[in-house]
Amino acid sequence: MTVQSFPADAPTAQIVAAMRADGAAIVEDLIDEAAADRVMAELRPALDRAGLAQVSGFNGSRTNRFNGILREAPSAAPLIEHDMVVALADEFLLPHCANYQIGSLTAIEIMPGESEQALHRDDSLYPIQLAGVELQIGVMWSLTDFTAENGGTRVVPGSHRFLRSWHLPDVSNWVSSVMPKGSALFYLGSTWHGGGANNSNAPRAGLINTYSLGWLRQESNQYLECPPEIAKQFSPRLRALLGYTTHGAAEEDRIGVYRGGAVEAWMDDPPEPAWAEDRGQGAIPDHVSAQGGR
Ligand SMILES: O=C(O)CCC(=O)C(=O)O
Repeated sequence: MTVQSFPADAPTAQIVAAMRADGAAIVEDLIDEAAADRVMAELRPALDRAGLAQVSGFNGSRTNRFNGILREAPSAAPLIEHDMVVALADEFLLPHCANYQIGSLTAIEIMPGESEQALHRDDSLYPIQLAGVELQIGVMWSLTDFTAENGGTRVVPGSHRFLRSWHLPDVSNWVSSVMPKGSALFYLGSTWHGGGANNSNAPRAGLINTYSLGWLRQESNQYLECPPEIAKQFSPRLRALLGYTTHGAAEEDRIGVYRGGAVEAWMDDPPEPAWAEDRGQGAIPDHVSAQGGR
């Protein structure tokens, strides 16, 4: 078994079907190598400076990690708000929220000699499991080639169907994500996965981004990782994904409301209504306004 791979021009429906069947799918060469190299070059100083600050049993002892992605690497913006990412997040998350958000943005560089990361599911952050509801999806962009030898992300195909419990399910049937630089591994929040051991003599680098239902707390605080003075340079869509928008259409159903003053003071072009209208969330739905609210 492998993680199914698709070319960048494959219909979204095929990728969705593979993700529903296996919990994960790879889209190869979604960005060109030069774009991946640019992101990596921008992240390099931060990885060298702060990469080992997050060393732990789970994160590894020879793995550089960094989270302030958009502060250091504005070239990562097109990856984070990529149309394919949005299309797949729409498919899996939009049925369960008014809009979704970035959960975390993490550069991960597994250095030679690192051992396997424990297999895990990302949605265990949240103490709920609702049948048929995915709480989040993840996207691992390969910023170097990913191979079985260098620690390409390990995935347990079909594990999104394992019931969540205190007992570790059988996750021995993992496979390595093998993909060229510039590809993306898409996986569900319920899919068991983890970094691989790097038995090669070169680093394996990736950018792993998660997207969660808009009514959940974000895993990483994006307002601190990407404060307004930095966020304002990005598109309305990306700012909304970072959390600079509200969740919900009707006034009384909104959360994430900002009542501290004009957003325009630091953003010329606030995310609403641009993104909201884009998502069909621009207007109060008829059934809500007809009832005068909730
Ligand atoms: O580096 C990888 O391939 C996966 C990392 C991961 O899943 C995590 O740190 O949560």
